[in-house]
Amino acid sequence: MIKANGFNTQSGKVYGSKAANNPDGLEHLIAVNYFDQVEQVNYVVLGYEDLFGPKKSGGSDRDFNDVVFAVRGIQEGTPTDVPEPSIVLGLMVGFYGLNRLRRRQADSI
Ligand SMILES: [Ca+2]
Repeated sequence: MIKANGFNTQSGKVYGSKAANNPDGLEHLIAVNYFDQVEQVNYVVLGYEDLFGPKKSGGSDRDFNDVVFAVRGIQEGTPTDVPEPSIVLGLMVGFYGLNRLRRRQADSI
């Protein structure tokens, strides 16, 4: 789960993985499979949206990049190792770049 603006306010809304339990009834977590061609490893990338409401109401940008995790090694049994920080950083930079590109395209419309 994620707490909106949790650093700056005690009363930030809390969002979880079940839309029905969220204050606005919307999804605030997406999961995307990512396969790293170099390492030949699968990741699950989790993206959270921390703003309330649908995009059309002007409340949320629905970009799901407010908190992003890349998780490797989701499988049955005992995990063997932890993802390299450089890969996680690379994914975060990639998501940031995609978001900036999407915002530029949205602004130009
Ligand atoms: Ca957002």
